Parts: sequence; C-alpha cells; structure tokens
Amino acid sequence: MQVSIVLPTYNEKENLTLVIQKLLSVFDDNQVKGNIIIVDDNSPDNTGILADQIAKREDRVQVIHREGKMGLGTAYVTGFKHALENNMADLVFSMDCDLSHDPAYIPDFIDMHLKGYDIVVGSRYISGGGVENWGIHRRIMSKGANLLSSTVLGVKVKDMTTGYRCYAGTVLKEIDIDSITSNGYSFLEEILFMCNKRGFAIGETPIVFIDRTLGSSKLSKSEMWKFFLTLIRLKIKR
Ligand SMILES: Nc1nc2c(ncn2[C@@H]2O[C@H](COP(=O)(O)OP(=O)(O)OP(=O)(O)O)[C@@H](O)[C@H]2O)c(=O)[nH]1
Ligand SMILES: [Mg+2]
Repeated sequence: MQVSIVLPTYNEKENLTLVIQKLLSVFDDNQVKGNIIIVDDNSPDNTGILADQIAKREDRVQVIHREGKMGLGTAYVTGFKHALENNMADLVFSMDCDLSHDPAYIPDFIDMHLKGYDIVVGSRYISGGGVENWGIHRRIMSKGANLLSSTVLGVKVKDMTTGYRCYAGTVLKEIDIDSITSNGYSFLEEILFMCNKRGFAIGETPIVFIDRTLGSSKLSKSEMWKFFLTLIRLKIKR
C-alpha cells in the first residue's frame, strides 16, 4: 500500500525539517511505503527553498511550488491530484506542518483504514483525544464550530474541522474534488460533507493536538466566517 502525506506549508521554516524527520522515522519503524508531498505557496520565509534542499537528499520527499498564498483547501487539492496522477494514492493523508499533528499516530489511521473505513479523521473530541495548550476562547470556538457543523450537516463525526485525516485513493477518485468551492479551511467541512453524502465510511481515531510552539497561525477571522458561510451554503444545497 502506497501512502502519501500531503503537507501544505506557508512560513513553516522552523517546523519543516523536524516534521519530515519524524514522518520518515514513522515510515521506517512501521514498514510504511510512504512519500511526502509538500505544497508550498512561495512562503516569504523561504520554506520552499528548504523543502527543495530536503527533497534533493531524500527521494521520498517531493515539492510542489505555487506562485503565492492560494489557501489551504486548494493546497490539499493540488497535493491530492499529484498523488493520484503519480500512483501514490492508495491512502492519502493531510497533515499540518507545525507539529500539532504528531506523525506517531499514522499507524493508528492505517489500522482504522484496514478495518474498513474509507476516510479516517484524527479526532480531538473522542475518548483518548484532546487539545494541549489552547486557551479557553479557542477551545470554545473549536468545540462550538464542530458541534454546529456536524449537527447542521448531519455528519456523525465529532471532529469535522480536524486537518489530520486520511482518505482512501478510491474516495478521492470518486468524488469530484474540483467541484469543492471552498479554497480555505472550510474545505475540510465541505469534503467531509461530500464523502458522507456519498455513503463512504468515516471513522475517527483519537489524537492529542498540541498547539504550535514555532511559527504563527494562518487561521484568520475571515477563514472562521467563511466556515459558517460554507455551512449555510452546504445546508441549502443539500
Ligand atoms: N500551501 C499553503 N499552506 C497553508 C496555507 N494556509 C495554511 N497553510 C498550512 O496549513 C497548515 C495549517 O495551518 P495553521 O496556521 O497551522 O492552522 P491551524 O492548525 O488551524 O492553526 P494553528 O495551529 O493555531 O496555527 C500549516 O502547515 C500551514 O503552514 C496556504 O494558503 N497555502
Ligand atoms: Mg496548525
């Protein structure tokens, strides 16, 4: 089974090297046939140059450069398509490149997939999952957004907004990923909504999300608003 990790980056110079090291160790320690696809949006901190240097040394790492900041959602689509076109997409992960998503959980996702789930989401809101170092404000926002979106969209998943996930390649081939209009963070709720509508089996595996210690968040207020607007759009379309 060929596993691909899609890693969108925007100004992650301080995190990238360690994230790649950890991923490669997990591949080696668990006999995972894996590769990493970095999708960098011409980061002003030169993450893209660092990514190229890593890729030169390690052939399991590939880099896609885009001209400028085009959003998290379109970065996922670019990475997913690259995996599909290069036959590296038996199982495709999305993961943040800020060490909030610990690569050590990858075998848990793979186990769940092998048990029959088409999509596995890394869940902060099931037993064994959690969040470390978040203030009360961010906790309430995240929990509230999740509760609202799973209830409104009728998806029985406790963590709709988690970016740590894996999709079977068959799922990505079957759903029309180009039809997803969200270009930012709301991509995450839109694709899960589509997968649920199509009847794919969605499973959850617990993850403890650790707030980033290096670099800065790209989750802006406007992205949060878009999340709610997308919710309304999907509900009407349903
Ligand atoms: N290529 C690309 N990557 C992006 C873009 N926006 C965010 N990212 C990356 O997507 C991942 C998630 O972004 P974060 O800023 O960590 O968002 P978050 O995890 O919701 O929030 P924090 O962890 O609090 O920072 C990180 O690896 C970012 O570098 C974008 O427009 N383009
Ligand atoms: Mg993050």
